Amino acid sequence: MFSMKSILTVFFILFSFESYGKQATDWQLSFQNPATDLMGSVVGLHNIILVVMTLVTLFVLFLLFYVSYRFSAKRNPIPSTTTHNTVVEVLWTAIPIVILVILAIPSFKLLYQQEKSEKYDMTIKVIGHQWYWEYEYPDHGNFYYESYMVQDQDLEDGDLRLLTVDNPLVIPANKNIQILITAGDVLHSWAVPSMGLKTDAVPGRLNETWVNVTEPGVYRGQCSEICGSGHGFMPVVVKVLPEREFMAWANEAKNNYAINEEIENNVFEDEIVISQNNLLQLEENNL
Ligand SMILES: [Cu+2]
Repeated sequence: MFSMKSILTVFFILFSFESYGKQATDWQLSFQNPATDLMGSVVGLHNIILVVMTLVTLFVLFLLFYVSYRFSAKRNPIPSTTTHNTVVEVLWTAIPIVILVILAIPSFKLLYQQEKSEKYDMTIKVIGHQWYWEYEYPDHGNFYYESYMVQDQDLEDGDLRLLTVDNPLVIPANKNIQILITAGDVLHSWAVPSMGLKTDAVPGRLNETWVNVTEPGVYRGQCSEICGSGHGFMPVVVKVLPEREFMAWANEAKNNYAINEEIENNVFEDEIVISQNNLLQLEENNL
């Protein structure tokens, strides 16, 4: 037989936050370890609501059992013909409303806080594609790069299957980072559960959220809006670095991933020149 102690041990392993890392884990129940203060508050609110919900459900269950027992045909052969009781009806309408309003206040407050912060240290743009993410850094030289999942055969030791990418999003720790999210083709959703982030990436729309991660590390999530056959193969990996290291990375990335506005512009100008020449030639030919 299982001893009480072993049952309790399993219970605590399953339910304690500390046993979870910065990604989903096997046999995980409940949330990942919160990586931001805001996610901490979300988990806190969830815990309160869970208690309220459980109490309400148990109370209703008790009432059901009670009436089945107390008013069964055996114990109550002649049923009452009462159809209305104003006091009871007002109560069972008013009490749930009061409970919902009390829960709505902290809930709306959190929703509001999740959408915007008062000031931002930097901005990042996330663009969803079938089936990869693209990250843009407008404040650090306006470079961008693409983030593809690493295929099973290319995984190295210690890499997580379906949760590893070639180029993760890199952000500094302890900074307010504005995240603008959109999509290039169909609906996607950029989600990192431990940061409390899940924002739809909608083509033609710019959605906004923000994050401030306290602890450097690698955090993982997945696309959370079904977007086609590659939906399960476009994970989100966010590497959080101390500010110094982030600046060094950004300087290097600027060159490595250079969009090279100059090159782009030059190509563009060349094309204009070429088309202008073509036009001239056409005009000459016509004449
Ligand atoms: Cu997607």
